[in-house]
Amino acid sequence: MKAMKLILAIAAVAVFASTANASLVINELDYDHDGTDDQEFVELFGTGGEDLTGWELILYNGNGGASYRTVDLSTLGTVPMDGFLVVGSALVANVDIIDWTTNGVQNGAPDGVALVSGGVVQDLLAYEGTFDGVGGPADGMTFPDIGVADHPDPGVGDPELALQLFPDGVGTWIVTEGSARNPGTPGAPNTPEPATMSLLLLGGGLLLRRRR
Ligand SMILES: [Ca+2]
Ligand SMILES: [Ca+2]
Ligand SMILES: [Ca+2]
Ligand SMILES: [Ca+2]
Repeated sequence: MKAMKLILAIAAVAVFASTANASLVINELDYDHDGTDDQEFVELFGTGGEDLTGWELILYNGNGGASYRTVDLSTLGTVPMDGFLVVGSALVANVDIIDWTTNGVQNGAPDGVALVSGGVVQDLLAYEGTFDGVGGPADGMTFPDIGVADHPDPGVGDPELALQLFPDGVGTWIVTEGSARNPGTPGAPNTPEPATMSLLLLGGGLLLRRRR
């Protein structure tokens, strides 16, 4: 009986530890614009009100594998109550931590982002390829390619792009596009790209017409 209680206690601690460490993820990314990169951001998503002590966002250069920027998230105190935490330039809507002005996030290919708590990697990704981290908390870890890419040179009339996890926090990475310089949703829920939304709306409109 004592052994059973001990096992249950260990299991409870293990569950608590795993959920406590998994409450913040990389949720959206815009690292490249047409012309000067002046509205780059990384959006994180997690539990509103969570203590950010020990949390860091670390950007890794896929060329050589070393980190090139560390953002101390604890300066914010806690995760904003809506769950969205935006690190970016001052020009980004809903930005919570301003850490760069221009060219703060490298353009690949590839480069990566690691989210760290207490020196332990909680989430990491690469874009435009994959690579192994060299030094820092992600030393020796393989950065997995999210499979979608932002790109810098939309021609006249072509959309600008941002990368989003959809649905927020748990989904798969998609490209969202728009005519605005930054088509993303920093500090707000991620949405399917306008082309997908248009198809959905068109489908709804046709259905209404048929019903009349
Ligand atoms: Ca950039
Ligand atoms: Ca690079
Ligand atoms: Ca972009
Ligand atoms: Ca968003």
